[in-house]
Amino acid sequence: MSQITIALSKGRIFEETVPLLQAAGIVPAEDPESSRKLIIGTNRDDVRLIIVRASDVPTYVENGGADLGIAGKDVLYEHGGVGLYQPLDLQIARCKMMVAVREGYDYTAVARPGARLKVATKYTKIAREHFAAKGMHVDLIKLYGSMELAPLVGLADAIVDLVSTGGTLRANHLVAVEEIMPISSRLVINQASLKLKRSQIQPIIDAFAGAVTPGK
Ligand code: PRT
Ligand code: MG
Repeated sequence: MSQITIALSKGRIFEETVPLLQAAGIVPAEDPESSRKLIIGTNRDDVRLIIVRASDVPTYVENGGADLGIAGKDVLYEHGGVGLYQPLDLQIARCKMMVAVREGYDYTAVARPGARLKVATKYTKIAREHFAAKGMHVDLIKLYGSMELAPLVGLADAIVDLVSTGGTLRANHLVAVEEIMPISSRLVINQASLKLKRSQIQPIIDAFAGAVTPGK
């Protein structure tokens, strides 16, 4: 039997993937939150996990560093998803991609065709397409984290970021003014792996599919 490698990120994706793995008869040998290992064995000799940054999952799977992976739609959209087979929405790590501004900022007054807006975000592709569809001109400021700070210090008029509880926006006196898209995580598979290791990969896909909680 060949080795199957699954790429996962720590934190919410790993936590919400454990029950799906369990449904496929896969139990991680260690908890990546406490272990510093980047390769984690499982109860199955033919299955191992690799722990990578969330935004690196598509790259590992696309290039064969992993056969399977789990990545947010935000990450897949920005990456382009080229060369990845995406059979399943796992309905985990759900949140929304939103436009947010400072409390009291009159977004409806500026959100019209021809208007110009300074937008800070990590998700430049999603933001560019969203505002282009509205006929707005945007000056995009690429950030790698803590987008919430940008409107508070005058770096941007608005941010495009993920929102789940809304707690981070509230704590920083920001309000969400527009939903761009709902986000959840998908199973992604290397296309060559699927062909070569189908007898091992298909049962994992089927077990995951059976364990998905729809629209949770
Ligand atoms: O953290 P790191 O820089 O390594 O990478 P990452 O942020 O891409 O990874 P991680 O593990 O934090 O997120 C992995 C995936 O989880 C993302 O790609 C999303 O698809 C999904 N997800 C679901 C979220 C959230 N919910 C979420 N709330 N990713 C990030 N957040 C952040 C958001 O950016 C904001 O800063 O949480 C903050 C808002 O949360 P609330 O609850 O205060 O609204
Ligand atoms: Mg994060």
